[in-house]
Amino acid sequence: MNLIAVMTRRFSLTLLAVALVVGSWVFSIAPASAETYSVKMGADNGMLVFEPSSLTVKQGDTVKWVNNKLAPHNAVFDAQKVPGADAGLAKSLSHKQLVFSPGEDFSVTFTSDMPTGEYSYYCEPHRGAGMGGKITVQ
Ligand SMILES: [Cu+2]
Repeated sequence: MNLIAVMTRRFSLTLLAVALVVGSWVFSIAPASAETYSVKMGADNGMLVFEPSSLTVKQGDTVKWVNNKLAPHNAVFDAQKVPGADAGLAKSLSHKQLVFSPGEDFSVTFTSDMPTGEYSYYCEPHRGAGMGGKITVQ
């Protein structure tokens, strides 16, 4: 093998090693699986519901509520229906402010320090109409 071929081979092996090290480092620090889920407020067909009304997420994931139809809406977490019946937690997740404009949104991230379990919420103006939803955090 001539010198150039040997040098080229060594260089590409080094490059490969560097790529592997950097790649695994990036993979280990990035929360690779964190996702954002959208929940429509008001169904396309004009029903007073959250869509989907039931959603399962993992710790670190974000839920984005997007105003769709029949505004105003909001999302208030039920203090009795979050893990540990933690009123402070329910309050910190709640978005009491009403949204009016189509497409207006707000988000909640279920961080790793929040307990897993079921989080129920409802829309204040339409609670009587049964507009409620549930997030299951795994
Ligand atoms: Cu509503």
